[in-house]
Amino acid sequence: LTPGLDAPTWPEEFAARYRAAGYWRGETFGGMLRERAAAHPDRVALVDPAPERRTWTYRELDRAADRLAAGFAARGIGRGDRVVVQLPNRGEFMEVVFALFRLGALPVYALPAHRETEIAHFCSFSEAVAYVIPDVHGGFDHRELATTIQERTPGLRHVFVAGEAGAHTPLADVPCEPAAEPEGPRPHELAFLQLSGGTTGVSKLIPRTHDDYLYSLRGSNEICGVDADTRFLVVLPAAHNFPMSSPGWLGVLYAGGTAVLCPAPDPGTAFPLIERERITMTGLVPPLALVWTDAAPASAYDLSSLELVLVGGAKYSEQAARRLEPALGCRLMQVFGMAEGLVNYTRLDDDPETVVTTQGRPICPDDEIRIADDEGREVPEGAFGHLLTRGPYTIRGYWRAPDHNRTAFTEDGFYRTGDIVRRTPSGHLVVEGRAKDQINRGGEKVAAEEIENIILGHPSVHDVSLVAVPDEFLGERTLAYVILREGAEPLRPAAVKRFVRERGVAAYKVPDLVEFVDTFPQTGIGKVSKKHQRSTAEQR
Ligand code: J2J
Repeated sequence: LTPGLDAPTWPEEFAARYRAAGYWRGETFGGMLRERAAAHPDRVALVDPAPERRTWTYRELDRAADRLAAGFAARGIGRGDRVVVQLPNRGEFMEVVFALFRLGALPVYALPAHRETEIAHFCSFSEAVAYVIPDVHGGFDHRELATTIQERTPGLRHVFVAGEAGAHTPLADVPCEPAAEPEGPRPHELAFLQLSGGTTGVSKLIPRTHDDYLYSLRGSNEICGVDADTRFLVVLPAAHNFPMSSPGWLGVLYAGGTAVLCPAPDPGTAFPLIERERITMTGLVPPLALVWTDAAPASAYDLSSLELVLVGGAKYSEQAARRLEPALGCRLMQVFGMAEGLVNYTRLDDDPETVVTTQGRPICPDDEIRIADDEGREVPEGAFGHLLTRGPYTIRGYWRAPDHNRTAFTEDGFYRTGDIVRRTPSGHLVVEGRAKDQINRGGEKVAAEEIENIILGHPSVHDVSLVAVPDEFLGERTLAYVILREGAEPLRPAAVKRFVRERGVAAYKVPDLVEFVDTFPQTGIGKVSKKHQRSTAEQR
């Protein structure tokens, strides 16, 4: 562990190589915004269209970050402190994270869907000093949740609310005139903690540095053709790695373009915004891409400004991919990425077949790709295997997770992605499946173990196994196979779902289906055979 980073980092020889190659340029997020604001102060950086259209020029965003940083500092928040940020796609999100970047405090990115179980874990595990929330979002009162979290987490000193604060501190009261420039972070230090999709009982935190993440933005911008004229619609939750960095709103701000925050992802909300804001680029998960593809031909809105739509986060079927370009009248790019690092894109000059049949190739020539069999031996070129990777923007370990890191990374620093892929002769990757115990619900990741642990807490439950079942729309849905305790009262599926919901987890993690069984199929050595369970579910 490197002191101050609380995670393994790149060995010096790699760091030196990445600097020499020009990947790591010694920039920071705070510095980047300052430079952009100096270079083109009056260009619009951000548009928050709802409920009343608000805009931030680069100068205004820079100034807002300075004033908010000063206010946070006055409340004792400083370099290295963790702050859990759970904000929807609103301008305050960017103000807050740039203020924290400037101080060298670390945002911990929670999703708006997260509830008590997840937030309590993020706050206590990261030893957060503050938690930033909206007042009410999607009908859910985050202030009440924050009160509960504060009771459970004594170290959490502040709750800041964007909107009506109730018992907490209004975010609007925080900004003040900065007395002096904060010392700020160094480029090789952490910028934030991103969330992992997870395969274990609790989410792991992903330590990303300024240097490495800024490289992934620059590389993504180049591949996607992002420049100062790009108008990017942030449709997915802004805290997720995909809409943040592939190329995402951070990439667009890096390039001096405009990020427009979409309050909801449905065509009814997004299409009028595309017309009004002359959107040129966006990123979608496959189920949303399907909905947009179906809705576009009959839509009365002018979508002709759209040049490029990125689709990723889960496998995009070839059939669906073929339909996107004609329906939306723009280019398609597939993206296969992960918050831990590695991002693959199809390229603008790839032939159309490659774009619809592969998930792209890595950003960087120094992204090392290993495709290995179960024993760790490299498979013959073109064969399926486990994807392992190492490179200038892929982490070398999770934050404060030494035990997990021993299995999630190889001795020589490759990250075991848990994805099963093959490589085409052109170097593009095709995602064939997954070895990790995770369900990909249309891009939203569910760690089976996390939900199994919750269901095991039910007094009537003897054992449980959560598996994926194929779903036409989401790609996969969750099915919980449950064995009841002997003599226990029979349960209804709805009671199991309610039990999970009442534990306070994101709604997308509540099992879609519950089935009661007497036994689980076993593997040769007596473990539950999820493979067998998946195929039984599929056949039915
Ligand atoms: C199949 N599986 C995919 C794809 C991700 C860009 C895009 C996506 C993410 C993301 C991201 C897939 N086809 N096109 O961070 O910057 C599955 C894989 C992968 C996991 C990572 C980005 N694109 N996946 O989805 O951290 O299983 O990041 O390992 O949420 O999603 O999930 P996550």
